[in-house]
Amino acid sequence: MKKCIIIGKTNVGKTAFFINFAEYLGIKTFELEKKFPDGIEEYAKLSSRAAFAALVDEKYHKTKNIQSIVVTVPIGKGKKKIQLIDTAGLTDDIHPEIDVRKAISQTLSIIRESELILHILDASAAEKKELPSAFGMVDYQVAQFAQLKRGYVILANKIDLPDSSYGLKKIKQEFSGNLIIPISALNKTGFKEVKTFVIHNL
Ligand SMILES: Nc1nc2c(ncn2[C@@H]2O[C@H](COP(=O)(O)OP(=O)(O)O)[C@@H](O)[C@H]2O)c(=O)[nH]1
Ligand SMILES: [Mg+2]
Repeated sequence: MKKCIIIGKTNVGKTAFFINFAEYLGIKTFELEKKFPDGIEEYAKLSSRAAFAALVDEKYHKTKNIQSIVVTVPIGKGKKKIQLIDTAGLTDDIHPEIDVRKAISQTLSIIRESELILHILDASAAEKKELPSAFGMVDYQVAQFAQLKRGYVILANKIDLPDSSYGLKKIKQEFSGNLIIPISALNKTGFKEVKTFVIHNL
């Protein structure tokens, strides 16, 4: 089964996108597989609303593990299953907490195995250099590395927020040459375009 990984800095909206995009693709009950950096695996079955409440947070580094769900997308006259993977947020600096560092290295190893890479940036935070959610060095590094893959796209998230139009312009300047889709993970804006991208790159 092909892997579609969601990556980006902490708090950009990876988990919100993961849940709402899976729901958009028709998932009603989340059969979530969690893999922790120490190798432990956990399974959970919950509604999308419960998943959102439990997993999305304004706190930084809420997600310290890989969590995935199997979704089905239409291909021609048939269907194909893919594994949608939510990951721990990346940081520009070496993070002081060992749990966060382990989770980041787990994320980086899965990037290599993934056919599709959805790289999320927070368009509303592009100006806020002091916040972990503003794009930074690690985003340029990821783009350099991941753009070698056919299935690489940048999702400029939080376009529902007032500051995002400037941020989107900045992202287009800084990451020119890459495909950039503006989205709102919260309002499910731009999801049709993301779905089309996924289908074309399977
Ligand atoms: N306004 C707005 N807020 C969002 C959007 N996506 C995520 N958020 C908020 O950003 C915060 C971090 O989201 P989360 O998905 O946990 O980020 P992650 O650390 O990248 O997984 C939460 O408070 C979300 O409600 C969006 O499209 N618009
Ligand atoms: Mg998260």
